[in-house]
Amino acid sequence: MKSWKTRPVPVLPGSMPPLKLQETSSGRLQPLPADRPASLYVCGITPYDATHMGHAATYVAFDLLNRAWRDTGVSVQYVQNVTDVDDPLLERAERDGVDWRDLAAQQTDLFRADMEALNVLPPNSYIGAVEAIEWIVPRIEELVAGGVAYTVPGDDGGPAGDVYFSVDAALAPATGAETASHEAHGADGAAHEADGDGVSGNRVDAAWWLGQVSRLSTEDMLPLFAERGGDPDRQGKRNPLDPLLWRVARSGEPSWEGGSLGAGRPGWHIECTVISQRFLPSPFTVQGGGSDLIFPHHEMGAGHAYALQHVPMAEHYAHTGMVGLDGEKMSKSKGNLVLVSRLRADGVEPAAIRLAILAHHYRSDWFWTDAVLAEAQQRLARWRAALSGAADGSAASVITEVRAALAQDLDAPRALAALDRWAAAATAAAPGSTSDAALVSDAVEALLGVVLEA
Ligand code: 5CA
Ligand code: ZN
Repeated sequence: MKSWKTRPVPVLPGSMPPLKLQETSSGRLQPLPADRPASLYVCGITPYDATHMGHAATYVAFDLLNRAWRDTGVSVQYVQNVTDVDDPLLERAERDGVDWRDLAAQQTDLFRADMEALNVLPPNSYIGAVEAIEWIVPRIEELVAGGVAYTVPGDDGGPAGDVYFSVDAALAPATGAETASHEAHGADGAAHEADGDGVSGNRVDAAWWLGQVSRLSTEDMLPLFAERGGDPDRQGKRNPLDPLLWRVARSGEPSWEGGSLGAGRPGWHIECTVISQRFLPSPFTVQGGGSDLIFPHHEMGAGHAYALQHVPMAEHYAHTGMVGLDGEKMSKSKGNLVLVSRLRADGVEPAAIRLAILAHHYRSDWFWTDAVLAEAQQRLARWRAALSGAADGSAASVITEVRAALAQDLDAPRALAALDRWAAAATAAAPGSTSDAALVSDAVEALLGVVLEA
């Protein structure tokens, strides 16, 4: 799929110190490698109700990472998907009486336009689930052949032939457990080597890997699984937590050729596993998304990846907090949405939307309010005014401060505070240094993605 256009990123003198980013499963800050190319996969939208402020905040957060990484001097290979066929999309198209393909295409276009307006750097590969089906089918066939996936008989819940991933069989001895038991690392890399969870002697206990990303107990997983697209009660499953890999064709639903699986369409988690494995190294550096994806999506995706390649899917899992509105998480299902496109249509400048997002640390949960936007608009105006009065020699130190803040777990609020102090001093110093103004303007754009000068 085509992605979107980007403004050229200004080149700054000097560079960012090595980055540290919180790793979800360990809950600790971890250094990111600075001596080799980086690879990033961020879970993309399911194209309806796009782009709400929660989506925007998540993609702006990983855009900060992308920009910071580039500023350290490493190249970044960035992949994002579009879940352009899945139950919620089909249900929405049905509800609204539109063709699901038209809905997906129109919403993906809107998303691209919003990302471009928000100055989010585009992924190198932007891949739809539909275009990935031909790569997904053979991978599911491999899982079936390896004994880690199975079909369920038909029942009231559906016809025979749906294929599930066995969380218990995954990594059992016949499917690479010997490698796994020697390496004893989880889906999130070697960080937990010492834990030895579930590993006894030369054998890996059933489902020892489950929880390596989310660190949840099986008890806590079950309600989340049901809430987030899983079907714990489907008859014929070996374990209620087994996720769907292939849904055989039903009348009235779209389906594609599935080789030995029969016609159907893929489950959700395998989509991101296969796309990431096709376009990025295994393991790749960072898997990103909102915290609502930690379980089951990233947990199960990691399990699929390990079962396929016997190495972790990603070295590092990173998750953004949830943006809410009126006391609740902003979500399509609740309908409490603030859309980027609506704000833009109302004349709100995208740079202000971006600054409103950056005023919150990417890992915190926060609420969108009119006051948040108003404050961002005032900040933008103050910074712009300050450009004409930049104190001589003031750029280098504020850029160092911004870089130091971002290198420490993408601390954008701290970066904004540094720029606020610079702006307060600069305005007082008017008339100012044009070279310092140009440097600060370039740094704000290169590192924060906020365009101060047209
Ligand atoms: N297509 C899948 C990922 S493969 C999906 O979750 N799509 S989505 O449209 O529901 O969400 C797109 C991205 O926005 C995901 O990374 C999700 O975690 C994030 N997201 C959704 N709602 C919020 C929210 N309220 N706050 C922050 N991030 C959110
Ligand atoms: Zn995903």
